[in-house]
Amino acid sequence: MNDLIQLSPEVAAARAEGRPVVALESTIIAHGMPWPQNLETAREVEDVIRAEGAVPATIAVMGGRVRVGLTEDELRQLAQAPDAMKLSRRDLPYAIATGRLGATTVAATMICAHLAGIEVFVTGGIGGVHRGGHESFDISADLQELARTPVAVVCAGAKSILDLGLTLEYLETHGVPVLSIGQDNFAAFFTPDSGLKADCRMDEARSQARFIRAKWALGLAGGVVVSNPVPAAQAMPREEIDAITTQALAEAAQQGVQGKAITPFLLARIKALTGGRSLATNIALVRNNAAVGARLALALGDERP
Ligand code: PSU
Ligand code: MN
Repeated sequence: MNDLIQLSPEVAAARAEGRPVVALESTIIAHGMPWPQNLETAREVEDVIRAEGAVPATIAVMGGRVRVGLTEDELRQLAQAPDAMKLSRRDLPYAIATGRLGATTVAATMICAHLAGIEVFVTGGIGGVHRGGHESFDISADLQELARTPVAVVCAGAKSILDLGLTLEYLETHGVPVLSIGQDNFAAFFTPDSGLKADCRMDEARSQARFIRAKWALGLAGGVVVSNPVPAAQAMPREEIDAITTQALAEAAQQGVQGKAITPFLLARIKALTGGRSLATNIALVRNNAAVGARLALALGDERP
């Protein structure tokens, strides 16, 4: 394996024994959630994966290497770091070369997971085409990564701060399939239903695994989105989240927030404007995705080519 990649002992043992491993990102820890809920969630999500019989591998860049699987102390360091970089594909070499602490986004986590031979990755919501993206060109690098890197990404859809219709169009253009669990429609992060159809509904891990194996057996490059809606009991009402998102977007525009700062800004503002309820929803949906991701990793092991 590439010597810039360092597996934790737990992950190395799982890989050696052929046990299922599930990758987790770290931007959600460093930039997506506030302290201390970020650390609590990171730990809980790892435990959900272990309870399902798989091994969690939280990914970050530390000390000039990609770290796959973090210790408790390292998770804490990331959760409290005031200056962790937010790393997408373009930023990975910088963090490696300078030794800076870096949290990986969906795009960067997919790259590192693939380098480490991990096929399944769990996150909250993928990035996508931002509203007004036809003018700002703000399209998350997550989408291009899904087009090229063979990792299945379990998420609660794309964040509702985005233009979800354009996001699905972009994924279609680049040949990225969107599987949906429990419903026909694509999930919308804080709410279960985006009102937009996913490509196909596939509730069972076994069917998802067969789909993914078929894609890769055909030599089709890239990943698969597995959209898992937030459970209704923990979801935010759609009208409420829509109104609050509109307000947060207006504030971002007023304050000139741009580029990679936008997503963390909006998540923090939405949390404040919902009195913390959006954070509870965010935590619930990530945990829910972790269970689905672990079952998918087990099923992919059974369908091994
Ligand atoms: N999902 C969450 N919280 C987050 C993110 C996803 O529940 O903070 C992060 C992911 O790392 C994703 C990133 O890759 O937001 C998208 O950022 P951008 O829009 O700048 O590409
Ligand atoms: Mn962006």
